[in-house]
Amino acid sequence: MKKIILMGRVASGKTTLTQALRGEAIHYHKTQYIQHTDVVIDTPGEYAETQHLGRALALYSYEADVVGLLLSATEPYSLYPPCCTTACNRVVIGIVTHTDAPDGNPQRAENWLRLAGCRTIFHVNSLTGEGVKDILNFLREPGDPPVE
Ligand SMILES: Nc1nc2c(ncn2[C@@H]2O[C@H](COP(=O)(O)OP(=O)(O)OP(=O)(O)O)[C@@H](O)[C@H]2O)c(=O)[nH]1
Ligand SMILES: [Mg+2]
Repeated sequence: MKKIILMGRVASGKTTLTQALRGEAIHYHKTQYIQHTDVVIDTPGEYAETQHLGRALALYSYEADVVGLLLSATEPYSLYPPCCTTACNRVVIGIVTHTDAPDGNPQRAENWLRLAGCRTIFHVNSLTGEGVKDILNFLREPGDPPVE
């Protein structure tokens, strides 16, 4: 599998998506430091929200094949400046989370991710697992077992 690093604001759903991608039971766990596992690198939201901590994200992106920018459908604004993906020499995908939220706007979140420069966008509900297989299939490499 290609390795993905997940970035996004606090509570955008990085850890929940990490658990869903890894087939683990979903449980709340506040991320306090970068969690590097076989296929997923989970990062604290504070790193994306704080300029000087953001440098750690830039360095850690080199440990991954794919950068996943998360944006919750409920977020009232986007953290990502237009075309910010060009600063990175990895494939950058957009992931809209909380697609099940009644007060969310997944299309608006997708538009913001496209503005940031993401050409591939996934929509997920990490609690039910909806959309998670699509990301796993995207990360699949030749020879990897099929995603069930
Ligand atoms: N309804 C719904 N809730 C979600 C979804 N993804 C995450 N959550 C909830 O959102 C809350 C925050 O999720 P986390 O995965 O901890 O968020 P995070 O981005 O890892 O947050 P930090 O570790 O603080 O940066 C938790 O209560 C999750 O259960 C989703 O797709 N749908
Ligand atoms: Mg987390």
